[in-house]
Amino acid sequence: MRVWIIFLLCLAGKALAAPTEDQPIVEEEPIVEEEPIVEEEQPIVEEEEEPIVEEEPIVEEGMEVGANPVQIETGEFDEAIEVIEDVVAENPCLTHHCKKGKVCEVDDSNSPMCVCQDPSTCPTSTAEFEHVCGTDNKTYDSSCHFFATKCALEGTKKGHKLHLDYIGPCKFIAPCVDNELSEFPLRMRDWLKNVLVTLYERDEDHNLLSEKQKLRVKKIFENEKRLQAGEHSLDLLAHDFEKNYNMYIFPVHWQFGQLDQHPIDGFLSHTELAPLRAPLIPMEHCTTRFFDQCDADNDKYIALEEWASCFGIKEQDVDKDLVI
Ligand SMILES: *[C@@H]1O[C@H](CO)[C@@H](O)[C@H](O)[C@H]1NC(C)=O
Ligand SMILES: [Ca+2]
Ligand SMILES: [Ca+2]
Repeated sequence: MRVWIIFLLCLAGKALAAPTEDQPIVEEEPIVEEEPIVEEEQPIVEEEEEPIVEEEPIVEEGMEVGANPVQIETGEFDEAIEVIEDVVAENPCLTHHCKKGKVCEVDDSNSPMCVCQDPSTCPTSTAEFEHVCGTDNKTYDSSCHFFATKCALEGTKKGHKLHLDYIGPCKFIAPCVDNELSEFPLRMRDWLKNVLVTLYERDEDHNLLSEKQKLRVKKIFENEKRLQAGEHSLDLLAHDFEKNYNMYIFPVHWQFGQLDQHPIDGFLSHTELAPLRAPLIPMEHCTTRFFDQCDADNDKYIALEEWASCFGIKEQDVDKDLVI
């Protein structure tokens, strides 16, 4: 049930690793699993022993030089539940999950409950890349600090409106002008296509795509040999989209499916969109405006139809079955 999203941030020169847990959002009620989830390869963000991630792109084994891989799990910004581990055996908190911003405590009757985390108990982080910017345009030391703060505001209007906006300290983001906005989907579509092609190329040992998905991507992969991945002029991208429109239909659907997880309902909430938006905003200043206008009916959710349309996919080509 764990779905990993591998994003290749080919759009910009900076990469950022944000490994986390991908788990269903569960509000308060305890989930007792048969065994505590222990991540071996990807440490949980809030853990003490979090490895220091450098600002340079992480070069994975088998990754071509120049590629800019960023691994993001759907859980990073979705306020998903966390595994709280405790050294004390028999501690009911051992198997009790709390969502981000909360920690487990036992009450008088030794029952576990989730309470807001005191931000001062978050691991101190001085590194800039660990800072996050909230939609209140305030810089938080880390996502832990952010979610702890958000938790304290739970139930208030302010808390409801507060989201993690992007990774890194708040900064001035130049307004996105109309012609830049129209260029954004060109690059984004190309990027999505490249992400899939790269997944396909690496899939032998990873099993990241299902057989059905592989078949679809195989076509794109073969086509892609003609248009080499990398920097393309916007004219070329626009031309390619016209000429090879069919190659873009699946990547756009695929990305939607990767994000639509909590819950899987054909709509993307702000929270579900965050794993894609948050690393992108500091590098692509049209990100916010792009996704805002994607929500054509302004209901705060991006439906599959809205998503497809803002990537230029025609209405008749929107196919729920392509979203797996
Ligand atoms: C957000 O904060 C940054 C840095 O403090 C500032 O430069 C920027 O203008 C602010 N943005 C808005 C929209 O207020
Ligand atoms: Ca959803
Ligand atoms: Ca909408």
